[in-house]
Amino acid sequence: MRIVVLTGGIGGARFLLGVRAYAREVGAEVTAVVNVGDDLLLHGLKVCPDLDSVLYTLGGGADPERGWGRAGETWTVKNELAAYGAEPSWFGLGDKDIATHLVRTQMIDAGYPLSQVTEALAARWQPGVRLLPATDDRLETHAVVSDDQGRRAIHFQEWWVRHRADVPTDRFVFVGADAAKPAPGVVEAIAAADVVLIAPSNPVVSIAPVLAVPGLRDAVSGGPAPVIGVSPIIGGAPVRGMADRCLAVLGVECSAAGVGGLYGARPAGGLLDGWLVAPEDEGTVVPDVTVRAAPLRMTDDAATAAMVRAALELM
Ligand code: FO1
Repeated sequence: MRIVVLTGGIGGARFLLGVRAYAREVGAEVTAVVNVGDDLLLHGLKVCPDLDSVLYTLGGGADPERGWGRAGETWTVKNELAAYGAEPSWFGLGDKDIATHLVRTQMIDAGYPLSQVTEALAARWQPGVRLLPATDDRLETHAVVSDDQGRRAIHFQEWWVRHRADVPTDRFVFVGADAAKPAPGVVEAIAAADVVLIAPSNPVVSIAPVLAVPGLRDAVSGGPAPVIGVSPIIGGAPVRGMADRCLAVLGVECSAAGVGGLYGARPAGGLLDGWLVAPEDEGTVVPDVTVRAAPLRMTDDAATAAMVRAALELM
């Protein structure tokens, strides 16, 4: 069995722990297609938060409390940068994490595409799933905000980390998406998949940038494999993160029905064949989509693997 997972963010990385556990049980192959819209260039370093969250989480090196970055991290470089007054001061890179960005940046400067760099980094972390960036090309999520400096676009990380998503926001723009191509292997993996899972990631800033890569959305919505999504919203609130604020920008209700409706049904030009919601949201209706309820709290690998099993029962 071949499983493709569209994913981003910390929730997406944790979901992959369950997908990997399930895949090990049944002998399935997993390909994760990962958001790159959060990526940024910082102090000359290429930082890929979502790819790194998957590498560190599946490789056993993630900080369990923060969710992002490395366990047992130290902050000497961050503190030294602060002593110089170097900006941005609102985004911190840990010392161990910096090693990843140094290796990645060096390889990119030497001409390797992000997909090959990711493969090289994965040789250390052995995530047990094939990890593909949605694209090797530049694609950055920006938020169009209005504040005391007027109406302007800011990088997703500035919106998310500096402003905690709490600034009047008109919309999100996926800069570079129009010219981006799916990374090598992405469309092929989707075409060969037995099922495509949409992780319980933020639909607006984690999954939408993946689908914004031309050809990628069509490969999913027009492909042979059933597409099953897992709701990131339980009982009207995001499991983690600030999906509520992101959905508000789009005018979409923060509910399992709201996000299911945003993805839409495949027969109606949307994405979903099946939609897994939490027991709290039993009775959710998404027109033309099969909806089922199962526990969606990712408390450990076994609970998360059970979620995956429930999702696959919608096939
Ligand atoms: N999140 C924060 O809230 N503050 C930070 O200083 C911060 C630094 C950071 C560095 C590397 C990295 O991979 C992630 C980092 N994050 C930080 C998390 C990140 O902003 C977001 O959680 C993800 O981009 C959302 O998926």
